[in-house]
Amino acid sequence: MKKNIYVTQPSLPDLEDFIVYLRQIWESKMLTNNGPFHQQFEKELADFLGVKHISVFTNTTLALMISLRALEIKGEVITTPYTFVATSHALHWNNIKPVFCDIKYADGNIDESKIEALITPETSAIMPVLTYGHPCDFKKISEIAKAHGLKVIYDAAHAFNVKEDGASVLNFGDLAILSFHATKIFNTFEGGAIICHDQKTKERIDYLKNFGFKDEVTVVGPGINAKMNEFQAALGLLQLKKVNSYIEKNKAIHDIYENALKNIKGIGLFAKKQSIDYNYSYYPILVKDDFPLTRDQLYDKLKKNGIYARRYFYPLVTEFKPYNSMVKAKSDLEIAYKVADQILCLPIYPGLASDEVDRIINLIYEEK
Ligand code: T4K
Repeated sequence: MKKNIYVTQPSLPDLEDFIVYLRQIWESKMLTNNGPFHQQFEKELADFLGVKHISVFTNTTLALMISLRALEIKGEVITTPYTFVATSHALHWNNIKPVFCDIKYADGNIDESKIEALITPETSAIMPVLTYGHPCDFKKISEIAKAHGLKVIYDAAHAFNVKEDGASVLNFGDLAILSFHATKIFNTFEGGAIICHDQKTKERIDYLKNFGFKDEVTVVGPGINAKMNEFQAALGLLQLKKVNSYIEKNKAIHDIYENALKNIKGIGLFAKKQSIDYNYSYYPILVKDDFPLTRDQLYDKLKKNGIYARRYFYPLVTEFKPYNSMVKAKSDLEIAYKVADQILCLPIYPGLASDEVDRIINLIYEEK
């Protein structure tokens, strides 16, 4: 019997290597609260990514929530409905109204040409998503933000180590937020990080993730507990040594898919740019009207064959109860609805064997 294949599978270092770190934790009894691995991980991670200041978190959703607090964002924030629901939830938990902007068919990212029309006196920030790690139009978004006095926070959950012209895309905006969830190319079991540009902002973020404590007797704000623990940080240190090989393996799988699927009528692929170093953590395809099966029929067919592809991101966030009353007209989000109806993310992870990739491709080929 053929084994089931899921959209992803976490990559892990050798257990023996992790045990070395566990022994140190057992000996030191430092389990959390800015311990030695946490400190070392922040330093090594910043160097690895080519960013100045980074604060690591127990997960990304809390990092997103704190990023909004750190910049004192209020009122309305322009974002996209084509994302994991955590992006909007982070706004909701801060009593901020998400204002949903349409996306571009070319890359699934916010359509920067539609942002300005959504700005009101209540708007305080823009929160674009780097969907599947695709870079946004940073220049245009920054120009709009400057012209209207808005902050920019990038939900870069998918963009670990993505570079444009050799430089990290995580340096754009006021803040950028990464995810190290188990399903991401770089995982610390769960985890996340905020990238910022100066030490003062990092300090504020660090206080907020530790109940607001500046020192033993001073609380500077209504912080929460969002600290990364020593086990996560230790795993992160080991993963830093491996992640380039994970990305290489995913790129090899990406290339097999790309070559096989690029000329199939009715299958759309997001365009890749030469200037970008991608991390290849997702393999999204668009199942268009002229493919013999609908997206859901293909999804079901793969599932019946033990292939658990996923419809990231369907349904759109605006279809969920907390947000569905916030959409004036679905036609304003025409492209987002279209992409959500066509999207299918095929399995991609370093442990996926090439014959398994062929098995997936053959199931699609049978229909062409
Ligand atoms: N912003 C964006 C744009 C995001 O995409 C996300 C998260 C966030 C913010 C928030 O980040 P975190 O707070 O989570 O760090 C998954 C992930 O849970 C979520 O992190 C991710 N985006 C989202 C796109 O996907 P699910 O509900 O689809 O995951 P799940 O449990 O169905 O896992 C998918 C497959 O992966 C499973 O079928 C099997 C495999 N798997 C999963 C886990 C957790 C494993 O083999 N081992 C595992 O431990 O949400």
